[in-house]
Amino acid sequence: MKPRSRKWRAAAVALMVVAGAVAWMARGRRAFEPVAPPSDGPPPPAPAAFAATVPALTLAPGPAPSGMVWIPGGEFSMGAADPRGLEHGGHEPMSDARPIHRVYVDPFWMDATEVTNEEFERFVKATGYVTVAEQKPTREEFPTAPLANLKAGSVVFTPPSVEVPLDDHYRWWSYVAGASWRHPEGPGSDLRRRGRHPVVHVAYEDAVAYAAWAEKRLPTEAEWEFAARGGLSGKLYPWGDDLKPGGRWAANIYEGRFPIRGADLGEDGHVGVAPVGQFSPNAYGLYDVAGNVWEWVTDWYRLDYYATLGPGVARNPRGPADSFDPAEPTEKKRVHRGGSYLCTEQYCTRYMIGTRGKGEVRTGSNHLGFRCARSASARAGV
Ligand SMILES: [Ca+2]
Ligand SMILES: [Ca+2]
Repeated sequence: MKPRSRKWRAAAVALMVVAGAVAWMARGRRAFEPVAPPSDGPPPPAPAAFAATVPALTLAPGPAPSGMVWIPGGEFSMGAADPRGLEHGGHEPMSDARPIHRVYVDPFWMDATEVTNEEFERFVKATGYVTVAEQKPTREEFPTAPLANLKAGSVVFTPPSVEVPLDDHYRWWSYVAGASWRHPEGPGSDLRRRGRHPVVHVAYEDAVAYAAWAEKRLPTEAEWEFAARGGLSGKLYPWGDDLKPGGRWAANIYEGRFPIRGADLGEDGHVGVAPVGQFSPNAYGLYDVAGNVWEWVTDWYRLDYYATLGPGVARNPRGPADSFDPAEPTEKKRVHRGGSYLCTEQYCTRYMIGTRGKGEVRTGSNHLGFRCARSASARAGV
C-alpha cells in the first residue's frame, strides 16, 4: 500500500467532479504549495552576514560525464537575506532561508541542465517505469473516495480569466485527471516539439528512480546552492544582484499580472516553460538554476533547519531528520529550489538564489522538475 500522504491527490480524488471537470476547489486544504502565499512576516533581521566563497582546489578526477559539469566544492555562506525593500525584492521575508550560515561541500558533478523529456523518455523506455502521476489511485489509499473518482493525474497551472486575490493558490492550480509527464497540461497535450523541455509532473520518488537509472543521485540542498552560486557570494541571483543585467532578462520567470490567463507577457522570450539552456549559464556552467522549473533536492523541509546548525561550518549537511512545515504539519515535504517560470516579484521571488521552496513528496506539477548530481568519487550511482 502506498503512503497515504498524497493529500492533493486524495482530496482531488475525493472531490473531483468526474464529468469532465478537473478543477479542484477544495478550499482550506493546503497540501500543495508550489509557491508560498504572501506574508507580512517578522520585521527585517539584522544585515546578512555573507562571507566570501572559498572554492576547493580540487581538480576534476577525469573528463566530465556527458551533460555534467564539475563543481569544485568548498566553503560558502548559505541562505538568503530578507529581500523586502530591495528593488524587485518582493514582499516575502524568506525567513526559512536564515540564519545565513557557513557550509562546506565536497566536490561533485552536476547536470548542466534540468532533466529533459527526451532524457526521461529514454529512462522510461529502458525500464518501463510508471510515474506517480500515471498510477491510478487505489481503494486502499483512498477508502472513502467514490470508485469513479479514482483517476490518475497531477496538478496543473490553470490560470483564472480575471484578477484574483493572491492568498489562495487553489484559484490557479487544479488537479487534472490524465496529466503526467507525457501530457503536461492534461489529455490533449503531448511532448511534440518538447523534447528539450524539462520533464515535469515528477514526484520525488520518480526523480530518485531516474537518477539511480542514470547512475547519478539528486543533490543535497547545500550542494545545489553551492553550485547555483557559481563561486559568487551573497548575490541575489546566479549572475549577480541585477535582475536584468544590461537590461536583458537572464532567466525564464513570469512577467505580467500574475496569475491571469494570457497575462504572462513573455518578455524574457518564453511564455510558460522553455527548452533548457536558453539563457547564459552561471560561472560553473549550470543553466536555469534560477527559473524555468523548480528542482527537487534531497533534504527534508523544515522551516527552522538553518537555525539548528549552530556556529561553525556545517560539513556536507544533508538536511534535518524529518519534515516539518508549520503551515501543513502532517505533510512530508522535501525542498524545492530555484523557482519557476511562474515566479514573479508580485507573488514569489524564489528565483532568488538562497531562497527555498518545498513540496509534498508524492505531488508533482507542471512547473516542477529536477537535475542530478554525481559524487566525485563515484564510478556509478552515488
Ligand atoms: Ca517567462
Ligand atoms: Ca530550474
